[in-house]
Amino acid sequence: MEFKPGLLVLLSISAVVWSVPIDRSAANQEPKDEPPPPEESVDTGLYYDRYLREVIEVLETDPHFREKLQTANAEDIKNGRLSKELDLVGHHVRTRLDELKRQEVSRLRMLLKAKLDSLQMDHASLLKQFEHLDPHNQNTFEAKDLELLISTATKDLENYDAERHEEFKRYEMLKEHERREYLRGLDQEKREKEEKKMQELKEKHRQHPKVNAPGSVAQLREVWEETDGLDPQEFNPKTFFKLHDTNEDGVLDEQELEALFTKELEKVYDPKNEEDDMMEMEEERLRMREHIMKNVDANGDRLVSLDEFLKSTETKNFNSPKEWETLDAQPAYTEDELQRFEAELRDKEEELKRRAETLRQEQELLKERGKALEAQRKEYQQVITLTSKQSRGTKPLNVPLQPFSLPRSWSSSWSRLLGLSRIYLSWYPV
Ligand SMILES: [Ca+2]
Ligand SMILES: [Ca+2]
Repeated sequence: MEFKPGLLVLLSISAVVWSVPIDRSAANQEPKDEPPPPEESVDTGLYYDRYLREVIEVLETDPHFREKLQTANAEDIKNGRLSKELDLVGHHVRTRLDELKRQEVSRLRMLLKAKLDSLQMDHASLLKQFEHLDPHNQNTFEAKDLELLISTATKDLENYDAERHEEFKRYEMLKEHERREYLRGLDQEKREKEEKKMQELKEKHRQHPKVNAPGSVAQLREVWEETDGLDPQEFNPKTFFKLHDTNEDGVLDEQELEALFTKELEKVYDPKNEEDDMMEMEEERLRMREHIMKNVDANGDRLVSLDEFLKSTETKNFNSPKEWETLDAQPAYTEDELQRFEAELRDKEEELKRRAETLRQEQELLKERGKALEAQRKEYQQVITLTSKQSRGTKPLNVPLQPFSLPRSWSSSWSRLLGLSRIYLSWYPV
């Protein structure tokens, strides 16, 4: 059976299970008839993850579309032929999809409004939020929506790894920046002591058993023996593949592959050790998965088929791979990159300070205005008291018109007041 690029990426999203170490007693049994274990969904990390899943779930309820999904190939998806099948799905499915789209549009609207309120957003990034659906039609879900959803998700998932690497690099730079700042704040004696301690921890982290190259025979055999509890003499790639295709969809997806590395990662990272950083462990896991995909995933659909897997076992990389270099072998960034990152941090700090200063000034201004208003209120009070006293005399019109010197901006209040005092006077018979 051949598996289809792009589409399977999408489908596997809805049917992915996080691989768990296989039960030793179950490993020797024939494929079981019992229902598959409850599936635990893995977040794709896309900001429209929920919409994507719901659309796939709804489409899968339509027997015609479900069948088309299973027989479509990469070309059908790319040229939009699959999306055209949407015209043939049942009415209630379309209604449900329309509803999903309206919900998504309204969710995005709220999200954008919140973002626009909190910070300035440029036009380009604003439009980017709508790439996975057709924003010109906000009420119904059409073939174009499905096409956009598939192409955007595929593209975004491809960029996702690159973004994770970038995020990791920034994390490491921030860690180093904070380390340097901390050391700078110490006196020489203490600093030297701390530096020595840090160096020792670094060395301690580097002391670990040899890590097998991901996807090599040595690595897979170790999983076979220690995780699956099987006889090393009976190692069989085909059985191995079937055992670790935990959701039984005939391919190893990213999560199923990553679960294979746990044994290797445990050699280097222990959450109980101060010197082992679990963020680094996740970066290492990602690098391992990318390494396998690069060597094994021949058609580039981010899935390893049985065919691809078996072919990889015939290569030199499989039997005598290059030694795997763990993350600690080379720094995640250059000194130049760190300098730029620190300059960026300083700029951000400056910007925050500027904002805080603007807020402080605005607060001052408000306080001043409050005081001026209070003074104004008191003066009105005085005028009213004065006019009420004079109104009891015989010549009401002799009310001093300018008992106080008032700022120009108050003149309108003043004339209103004057009007008021006239009304007030008219209530009192002269
Ligand atoms: Ca699978
Ligand atoms: Ca593949």
